[in-house]
Amino acid sequence: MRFVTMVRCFALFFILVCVNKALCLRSSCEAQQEPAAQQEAAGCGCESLKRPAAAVEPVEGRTGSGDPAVKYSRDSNERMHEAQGQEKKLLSRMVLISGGEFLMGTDNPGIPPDGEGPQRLVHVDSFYMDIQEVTNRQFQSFVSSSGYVTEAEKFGDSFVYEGILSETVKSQITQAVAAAPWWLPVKGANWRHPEGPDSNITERLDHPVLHVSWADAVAYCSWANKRLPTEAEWEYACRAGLKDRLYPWGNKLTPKGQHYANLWQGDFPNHNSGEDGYVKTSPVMSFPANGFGLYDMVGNAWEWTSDWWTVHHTTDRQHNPKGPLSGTDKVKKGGSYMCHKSYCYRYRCAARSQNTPDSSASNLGFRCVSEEQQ
Ligand SMILES: *[C@@H]1O[C@H](CO)[C@@H](O)[C@H](O)[C@H]1NC(C)=O
Ligand SMILES: [Ca+2]
Ligand SMILES: [Ca+2]
Repeated sequence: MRFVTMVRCFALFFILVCVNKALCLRSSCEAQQEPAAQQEAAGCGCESLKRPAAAVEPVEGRTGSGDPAVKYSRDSNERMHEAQGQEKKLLSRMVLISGGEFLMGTDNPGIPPDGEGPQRLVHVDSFYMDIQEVTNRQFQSFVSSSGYVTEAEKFGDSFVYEGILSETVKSQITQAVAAAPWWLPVKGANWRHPEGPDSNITERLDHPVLHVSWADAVAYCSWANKRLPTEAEWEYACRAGLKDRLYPWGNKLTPKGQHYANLWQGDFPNHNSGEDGYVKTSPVMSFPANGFGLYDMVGNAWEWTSDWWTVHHTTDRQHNPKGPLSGTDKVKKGGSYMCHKSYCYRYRCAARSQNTPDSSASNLGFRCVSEEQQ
């Protein structure tokens, strides 16, 4: 048993090192490369879900100088004001997050290469935050009133964890992600069809919407007169006033034996026991809220933030930091139902991961914030 685990760890480590090397050859990640990649750095492999450059079909408005999300949101806002009062938006309830100072990041990083540290003093102003991840029902209301088409729908595929795919769908797939073979690009997978064409969301309308790219998330939030949270806002909200704690509720993963988040129990990636009640996503708000009244801040679906990714942070005191001015990846927070300590110890407030903005996957969603109650 122990030997098998060691072999698996070694194999993963080896694959990870190779993939890191290969990616660094053609990108600017030298600066981010860590001398000693750890086994945990493989994570759930979600950060390797990049669309291969050769396979990317040009999508109108996607490339070039214009930012499709900003352009889209402007159009949508105009439409929305014209149609004011006609459409009943199904928006999430929000809570006021009173601004203040907090310690962001950690000096005891669970996954050092992710840039979880150093711990630093950050001030954020007050804002309102959705108490829940955006659901399929809410996203559907956005799509039916705006006609929005997601990036996964335009691309024609999205990444799905193989453990939740039907045999029919699986048998049609040949390409896989080298670093994380449990991720498969599935034709026809998108928010309406989370596990491909033979799946639907009819019985999951109150689950988090999945397979949304960063631009899709921005478009939704704009439609709702909201925006994505910065990483600092998200982490401040996650911590809910607790200092130096791992999780939104404290340091114990399962206080009194109770599950506080939809995560993975069992042997990743082969067996999910579903001890917390769910092997896939759960309806939002199925687990206890944190001290600020926010649900599923860790677990269920990963959540996009507005920040570009970097692993280098200043220790100077920051006021409403917004991350780097540019980058190749966006920061996502909170981990998902696929996170297990052995592979993806990222269901902590300080934990973070990244994806290219056009990525979409079966464990990635979002929630919005705003300056005013919507
Ligand atoms: C949606 O999926 C369910 C199984 O989860 C199936 O019973 C149902 O027929 C599907 N509905 C449609 C419209 O495809
Ligand atoms: Ca679970
Ligand atoms: Ca979440």
